[in-house]
Amino acid sequence: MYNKHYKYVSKIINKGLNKAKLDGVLIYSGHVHNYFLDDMPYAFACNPHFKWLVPITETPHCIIHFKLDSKPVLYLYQPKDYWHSLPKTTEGDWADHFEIIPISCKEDVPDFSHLKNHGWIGQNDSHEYDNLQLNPQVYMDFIHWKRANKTKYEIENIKQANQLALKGHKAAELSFRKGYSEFETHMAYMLATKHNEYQLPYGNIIAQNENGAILHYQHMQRLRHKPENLKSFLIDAGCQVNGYASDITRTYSYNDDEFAQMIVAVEKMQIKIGNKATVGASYVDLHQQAHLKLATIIKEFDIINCDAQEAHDTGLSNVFFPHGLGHYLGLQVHDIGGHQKNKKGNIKPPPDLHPFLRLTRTLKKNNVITIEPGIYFIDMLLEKAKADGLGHYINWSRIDDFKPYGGIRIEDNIVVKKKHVINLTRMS
Ligand SMILES: [Mn+2]
Repeated sequence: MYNKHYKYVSKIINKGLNKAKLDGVLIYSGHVHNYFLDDMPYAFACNPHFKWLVPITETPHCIIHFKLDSKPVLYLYQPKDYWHSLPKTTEGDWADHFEIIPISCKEDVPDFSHLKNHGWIGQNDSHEYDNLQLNPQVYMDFIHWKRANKTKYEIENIKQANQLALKGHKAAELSFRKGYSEFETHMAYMLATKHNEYQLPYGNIIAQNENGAILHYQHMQRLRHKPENLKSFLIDAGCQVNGYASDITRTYSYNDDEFAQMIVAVEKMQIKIGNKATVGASYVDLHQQAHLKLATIIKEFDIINCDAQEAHDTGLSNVFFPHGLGHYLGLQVHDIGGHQKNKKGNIKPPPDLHPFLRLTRTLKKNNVITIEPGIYFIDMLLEKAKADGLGHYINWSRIDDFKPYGGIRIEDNIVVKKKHVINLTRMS
């Protein structure tokens, strides 16, 4: 599968080079940065352009030299020191496509200062050569536009990242049902997925009760709730396989109550909207449809007293669903290019009413996206709604009923096809 992936990716890179009038690019895997006044580094995050070509994701200081229509050279960093373990590297289909030259120190890196018409793809501070164009815009825009279409190899990796994450989600639900703390539940997830903190595509969101209303809640309480106080559990957690991410959210109610019914309603509409994500669908439309459906649910639960369209048009539905329906997914959790209008890099911004929408493109075959609607009871936004004169639409006693549960989000990872979708999170 990698061989076909390589064929596609190298074709795209060659095209990008031609468009940018370049003879080649140097693609740098990246390096670590130390904390201020310290010799301890932040976690390493690999350049997505690098891991698009080579499934080496944890090794800094590597460079791919990709030249027009020729076999690329991989300068593979293998330090001769006794501080770090060496990466297991040159196994797999991918290695046949590269001339691999190990480097162990800076002196081993060839002098690139003679190269003409070359780009350097990497962090701003990684570039030492005046003759190289840093992240040339024409090249970047073209590649980022094309990266939205995933190869079979990429979809397979995201699928495996889903399967692994689902093991973690299962373990986490069990932990919640047993009444364990947020932190214990986080550890259950880590154990089940065999990931460490650095390997996660993003920090787990493990939220019980009202913490579910904090969209990027990271705290992880160590204390357990008493069973009679335990109400809800929202988990947003993924995995990585060969540098490709999954991004999955589930919400559970501890008891069989109204909140459990609301979860069922959100899940139903989430699946429906997801099934509409076929070729030609506008993601902005899907986002707006999601708003109307969520507003209908909120009304059915007697939380607001106006109809869905009015809730949308007045901005009232934003109070309960204040983030976008989803985003591209792949080498990055929020894969790049979601606002691009074309391969030249023109931008299609999100609608004024929905500034946080990360994806405004029309969907194409083999795009991989997330669909993640939600309903939350967020004090700050409810207060603001009151201040903005929307308070009369809201049934405040119902807010009191639901606030202790925090919120609901349900998120799947979906492959866009012509007349159907492949839901990577719900494959059996
Ligand atoms: Mn997401």
